[in-house]
Amino acid sequence: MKVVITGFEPFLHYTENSSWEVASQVASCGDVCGVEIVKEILPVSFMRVGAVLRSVVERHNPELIILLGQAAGIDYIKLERIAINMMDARGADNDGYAPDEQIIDSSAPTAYITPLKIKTLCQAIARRGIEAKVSNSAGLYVCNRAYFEALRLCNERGGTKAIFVHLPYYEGQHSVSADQPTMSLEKMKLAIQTIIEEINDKDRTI
Ligand code: PCA
Repeated sequence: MKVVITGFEPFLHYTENSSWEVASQVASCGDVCGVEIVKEILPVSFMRVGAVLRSVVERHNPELIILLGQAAGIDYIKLERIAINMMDARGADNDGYAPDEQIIDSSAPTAYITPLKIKTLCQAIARRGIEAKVSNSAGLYVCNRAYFEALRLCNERGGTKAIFVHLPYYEGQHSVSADQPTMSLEKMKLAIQTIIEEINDKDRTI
């Protein structure tokens, strides 16, 4: 199996993004149980992220895309089930764009749902002693847009599945205030490796 793992560049006031740190760590561990893993960075741009993702997928032709994003205020791994056909932003993206309840594509479905078994993946992560929760909304910011484009690509192509995982800040992350919840990079890496193992194992029923 070939896996593409994506993380985002920093955005808003952050100078790091936990999603890119974790993507880099997972990819640098080499393969997990014979699975080839490549990392790619995505722009925090509503308008550019779809084209970047498309070229990544065309270049690597993966069977699985794991998209990672940083989420504020959580101390657990958040597995996203759904991407919604809408964009909305309180803070502008890295291009200075802040959509206001805007439909992504009026000819596309209202939402896409990952075919992967999110609850099973959550349980597998919990068995490793790491807290994980199912989420039915990835928000309406760039992470949701990226997931929407990934699931749309999967539908077009067949043979590729995608999952989006929101991650906490990591312990010691500089641009994050001390009172914010965090998780160790080691735990987050293990959670993502668990997802890969589980999908590779149970494959193609998950
Ligand atoms: N988190 C943002 C976008 C980039 C990131 O890491 C989000 O949750 O939409």
